[in-house]
Amino acid sequence: QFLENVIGHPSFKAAEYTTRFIDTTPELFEFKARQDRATRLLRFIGDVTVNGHPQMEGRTVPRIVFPEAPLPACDLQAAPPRGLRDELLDRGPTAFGQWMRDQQRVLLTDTTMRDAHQSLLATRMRTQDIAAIAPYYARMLPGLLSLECWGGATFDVALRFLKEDPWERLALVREAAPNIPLQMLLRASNAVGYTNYPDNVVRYFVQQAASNGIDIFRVFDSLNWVENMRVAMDAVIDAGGVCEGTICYTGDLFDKSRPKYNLKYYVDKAKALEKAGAHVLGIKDMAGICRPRAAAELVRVLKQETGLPIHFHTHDTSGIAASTLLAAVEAGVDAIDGALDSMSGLTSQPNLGSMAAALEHGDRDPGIDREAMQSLSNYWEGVRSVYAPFEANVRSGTADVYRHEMPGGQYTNLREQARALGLADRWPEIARAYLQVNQLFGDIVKVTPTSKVVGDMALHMVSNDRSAEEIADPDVDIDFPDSVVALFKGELGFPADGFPEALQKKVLRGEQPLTDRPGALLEDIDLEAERAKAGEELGTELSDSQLASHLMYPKVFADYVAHRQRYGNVSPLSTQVFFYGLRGEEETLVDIEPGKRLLISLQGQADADEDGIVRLFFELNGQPRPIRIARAG
Ligand code: 3PY
Ligand code: ZN
Repeated sequence: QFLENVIGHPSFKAAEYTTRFIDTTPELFEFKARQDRATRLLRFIGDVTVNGHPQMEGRTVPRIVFPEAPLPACDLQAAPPRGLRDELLDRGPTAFGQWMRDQQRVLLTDTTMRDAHQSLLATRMRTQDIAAIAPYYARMLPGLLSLECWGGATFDVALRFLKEDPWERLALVREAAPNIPLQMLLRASNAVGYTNYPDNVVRYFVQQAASNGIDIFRVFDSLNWVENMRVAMDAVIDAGGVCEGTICYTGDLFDKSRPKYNLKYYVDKAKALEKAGAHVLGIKDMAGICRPRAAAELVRVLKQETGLPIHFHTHDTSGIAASTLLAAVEAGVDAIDGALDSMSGLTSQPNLGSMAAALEHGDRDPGIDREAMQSLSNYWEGVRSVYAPFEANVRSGTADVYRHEMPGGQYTNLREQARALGLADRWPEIARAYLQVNQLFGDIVKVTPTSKVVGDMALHMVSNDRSAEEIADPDVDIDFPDSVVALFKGELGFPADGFPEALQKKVLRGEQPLTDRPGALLEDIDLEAERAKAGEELGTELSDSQLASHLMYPKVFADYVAHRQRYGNVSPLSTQVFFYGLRGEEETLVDIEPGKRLLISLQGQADADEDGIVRLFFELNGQPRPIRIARAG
């Protein structure tokens, strides 16, 4: 191989080399790196084949042949046509917002690449499945307002469970779909994490997201505290992004017994967001509890009271969210979110294709190619089947969501957490406890991360058989989960009317709550010092985006780096091979980089020897490559 590299090298062929050719031409040794990469991947595949993927523990592994995920018939050689990102780049964020408001048609955001799989498949969708379809979107649906493809829980899950670099995902989608705006969900001061970060970390994260390809930032705060959104919003605006300042919807606009979340509450928030510089106003109905009548009233009044275009987001947990979207459209909403057919419904978004059909030929017709949507949906249907073990056991819409108000993205995750704690058959109790905890906490907005705190407390109540009365009783000692203590301390900020004082006292056991915005109290991080320190600890130099990953999730990022050092980049493996290994005499193609393809097949395996070592007989590009794998346990 070395000789081949020397003979094949352009300088050698052109006889342009000196006696220092070998010393000064490191790529001559590249075969070694390539072999190492292949060996590491074989080790990974071997491990999964012998021991199963750690993510499959406790799940039912399908024994079926997965149906194909058919890519649409579309010429990828043709350049993508002009799309709404070109419109955005021409106009800039402020004028683009005005342009959105001026449109007669309803603008559509496709959430399939982010919220849909976060809400249906525990966020486990891998980069490969997302990136493969992105160039088809670019050519077939250039009129989409945006592809929501990043942020929310996807950042954490990519690193933690999929061992993928979320920044690589963003780069691939950006490159493949240069004409459609890319949208992310940003939890304001919580960025893409579960707690407030120092202000300069939030700023740095936003800069990185913008410079790596995000156009539209949906920014929300988990307590609707606009003051706590300012740092993130300013960072988005400074970075030249579209700032979609977002209000989270909770309660019921027309419920007189719960006046806290009335129309005035939302109008005040919307005005504050407009004043803070939002280009677009987002309404985020994360639980899918905004009734049609409430949506109509909200949209009508907020359009009157602000000069901003309105972008509406909901979930179909109730089974009737499409009626809410249609009511919002009637009332003049400018843009709506949905997921393509095969990834829509239940805890995900309503069906975007059906929305487009319902509006077709009307005065607000989105003017989107419905056949294109259908063929993209056919692809997602095939992709989804491989993730079957992550599907929640939910088969119908449920009116119960109007009671417990769990976000769609949390619903299936909490059920999963309950299952892991052996509480699967006590789900109705958990849902009731969730409702009670919200009341105990003073009826708060529940969305990541506050929703997680409410969920933690609900699980704690059910697993310890504690009643709401006992939780509230100052004389009953309760070992509150850490996340509850942090919430009452103010580490996620404060609701407008504060937390109930008696419970706060009990939870904090004499400790004083914060007196200001957490970000104002947290010291800025010396980013370069942090980069150097982390780089030394991890044995690798951190790029700008890797530094952002480290700042978000130091431990998760360190584990990811260790995994990558051991197995290489597992992202190019097909999802089937990644989760299930090679079964029987299968083979797989792996594009480890453009133009470098590995053909891996498993010819057979020997039984474990007395030391528990299994020998797997792989072939790599036709050459035998036995690998020894220790059987776990
Ligand atoms: C997230 O923050 O991940 C959400 O999807 C909230 O709805
Ligand atoms: Zn959502």
